[in-house]
Amino acid sequence: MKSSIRPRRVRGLVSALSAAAVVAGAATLVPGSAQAASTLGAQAAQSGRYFGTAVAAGKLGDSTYSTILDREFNMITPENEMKWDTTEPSRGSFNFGPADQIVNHALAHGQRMRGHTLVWHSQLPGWVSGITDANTLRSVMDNHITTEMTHFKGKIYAWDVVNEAFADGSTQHRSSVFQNVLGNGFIEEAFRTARAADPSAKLCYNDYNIENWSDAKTQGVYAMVKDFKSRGVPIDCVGFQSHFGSGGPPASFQTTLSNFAALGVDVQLTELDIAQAPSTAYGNTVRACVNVSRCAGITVWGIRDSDSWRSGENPLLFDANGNKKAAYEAVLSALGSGVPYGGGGSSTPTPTPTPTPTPTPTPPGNGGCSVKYTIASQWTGGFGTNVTVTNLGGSVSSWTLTWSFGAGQQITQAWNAAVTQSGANVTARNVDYNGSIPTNGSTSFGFNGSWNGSNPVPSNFALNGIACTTG
Ligand code: 9MR
Repeated sequence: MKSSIRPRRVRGLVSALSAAAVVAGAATLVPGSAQAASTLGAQAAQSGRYFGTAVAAGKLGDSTYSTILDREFNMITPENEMKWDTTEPSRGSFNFGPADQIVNHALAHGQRMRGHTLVWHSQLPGWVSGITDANTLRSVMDNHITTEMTHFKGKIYAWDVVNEAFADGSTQHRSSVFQNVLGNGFIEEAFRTARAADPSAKLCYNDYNIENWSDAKTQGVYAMVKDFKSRGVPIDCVGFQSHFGSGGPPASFQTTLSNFAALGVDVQLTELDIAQAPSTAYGNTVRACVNVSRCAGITVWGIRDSDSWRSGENPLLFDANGNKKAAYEAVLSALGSGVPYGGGGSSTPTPTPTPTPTPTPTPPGNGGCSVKYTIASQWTGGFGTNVTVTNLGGSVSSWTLTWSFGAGQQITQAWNAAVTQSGANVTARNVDYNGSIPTNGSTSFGFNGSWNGSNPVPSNFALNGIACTTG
């Protein structure tokens, strides 16, 4: 079947990508608190996240494939087996055999499942796309959601309830039988029906080319999620497919993830693959997720390059022989950085917050420090900042950077530092993996905040009590 994803006009290929303790509990260790793990799943679990892959039922008998699957991955998305053309090829006649095969494999190997996907314009049988009567289509859609979710009830961590409903490069929905016959409300209808069918599953909206914060499509999906949250329409997560060109994610990807998370949903990378799999591009992608506390996990869209839908692009973490590629090591290492997963909800364990130890300040010596404060992105009401601190004095083994905001700015989320704010005064402390800064060495952290009126750069930074220059 023809792919629904088109190469990105500007960046090369497309951009675009969720987990409950239904099947197996996620570990909730904090980065740095345990030894680096040697598999993707175990390494992700150290921060309470999962690492998954798309799986094809027909390949489970290939021992190279299933050995890697069971060693490395603790979340599985069926690549095609839960789609409408397979599960309900004719009205009222359901076939869950291929998907059951995958779910049974996951149950036997302690892996959790993402359900993909209930309502999608593609891989949709002709008997559905030909419906022109709204009452008929509504009842067909609701019955499909209810029957499929009921069959797998209790076994699915998160469902992609609606997939790819927005038009490319637009804030509006794409044309589809659901949109054209039921109107804008079909997405809400699908989510309400899904919640009733399996209240323990997380409910996601999933799409591609929504990774760049300034893209119209991203803004369209953001507005929908914001509206759903404000009206109590059930939605728990947004899947960013993350099909990237060789340049990797857009620079604003982490900002996009943070902004969606700030609406009160989990974010997940659901179908990650990157043309030619450059290590840097994979590392950047994984860091964007692990720096956002509500980024619940990452799924790559296949195991070996030879399993990928992007034939000839070698976009995955294992080569055709099942050997680890350089990108694998980059992902493993990036998974070990970042903040613990901080999602909530009935079906996901909330990691126990680890208290940040109050470091004993070590004066950096007379050389002082310098701070580079960069507002990386700013939008109405919000901004994202990167801060690099350079220690010009003696080496320190732990640090505290303080400053005050001049115009009422408020920090909403930080990464690579533990940040607290009292009124205008901000205190940022190292986390356990970045406390040491040698003489003339630097460390960086970042945060998102809110602003109103103006957003001046602070000027009174101090490192362990010693004033810093800014610039
Ligand atoms: O990887 C899937 C491929 O085997 C199918 O032929 C294709 C059919 O559209 O779907 C692929 O998976 C898609 C996913 O379900 C939704 N997002 C885009 C993925 C790549 O096309």
